[in-house]
Amino acid sequence: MYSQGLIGADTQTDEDETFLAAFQKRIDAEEKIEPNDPMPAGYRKTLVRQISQHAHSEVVGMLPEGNWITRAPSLKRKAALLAKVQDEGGHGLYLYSAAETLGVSRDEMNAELLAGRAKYSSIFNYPTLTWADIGAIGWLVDGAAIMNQIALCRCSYGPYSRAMIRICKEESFHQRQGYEIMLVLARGTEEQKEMAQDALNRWWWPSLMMFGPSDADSAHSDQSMKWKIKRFSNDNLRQKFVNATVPQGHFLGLEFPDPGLKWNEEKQGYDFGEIDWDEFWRVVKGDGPMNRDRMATRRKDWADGEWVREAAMAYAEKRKARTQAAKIAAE
Ligand code: FAQ
Repeated sequence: MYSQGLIGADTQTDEDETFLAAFQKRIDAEEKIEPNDPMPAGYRKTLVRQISQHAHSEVVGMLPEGNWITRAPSLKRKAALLAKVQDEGGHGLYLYSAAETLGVSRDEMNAELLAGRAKYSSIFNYPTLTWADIGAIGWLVDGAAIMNQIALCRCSYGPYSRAMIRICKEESFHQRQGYEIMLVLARGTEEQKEMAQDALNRWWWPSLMMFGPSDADSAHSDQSMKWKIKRFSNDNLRQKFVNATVPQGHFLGLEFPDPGLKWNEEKQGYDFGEIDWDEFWRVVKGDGPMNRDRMATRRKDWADGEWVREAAMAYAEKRKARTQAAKIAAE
């Protein structure tokens, strides 16, 4: 995917058994791996893949919510939504910076996204049809993101784990803001309660899909867990999310769109129905309800922003020349 030149010229090969064993020993001892440390090519590649996909998800994730900024029902809601969307853009920037420490440029990552070769989370390919969807995204999508990201705060790669600590703090505000929107709607008029229920009906299953394929079908989980990039498997995190979220939904007085959902005393968790994996893979492969729209928007935004990038570069060059001239004059 990314040019080999950029992905770690100093990376050790994965065939060097002594090196791999020494590296694994550092991981097992819970040492953080830092950008200049030697690392297996596969470790670097996995991180670039995951962190860049994560960054793209944050940036594309601004679109479904951005759709409601001008239509938020009050000034308070508008201000909160604006701040939230801005936070997501910031998360994208921390994550692109973390990926850059692995030797891949942000321009290169962006080019992969715009060419349709890089992935981003399936969840952002669903439309936001009503205001209640903004509540459901905060409650469910940010809730799922936090469940996954709390574990990533302990990722073995230093820059990614540190970025995640800051991101998680902001995501927990987002989750509460979403749940509060749902609470107000669920306690409102009959029509508002119906809106909240409809949003839960449409966002529940896609939120469960965010955790990725089941463990049996997850290509990367075993190695990523061995390297402590991931701390828990996809199914494990999905189960934790269901256990935490179902009582919150019941408190709202809403029903989950899953007849198979029931408390299992023995496992001390909820059983739930089968995820529609065909739908999941269709969306991941580009055929979800909003994939084409999202990519078209990103491409247009990138083209529209060209003059800003050119102006910033011209200003930076001018400043550099001025500083150099002042330095020469002072000598
Ligand atoms: N969507 O072997 P695994 C957010 C792909 S941030 C699309 O299990 P892995 C904030 C996967 O890439 C949400 N593709 O892969 C927000 C791989 O394909 P590849 C994003 C998916 O990496 C809130 C293939 O399937 N969070 O929401 C998905 O071990 C509100 C095989 O899968 C992160 O990215 C999916 N759902 O585990 C913003 C967290 N799932 O690369 C705005 C970091 C899997 O071989 C508003 N990422 N695939 O071509 C991770 O933790 C992991 O990458 C997983 C997948 C768990 C997503």
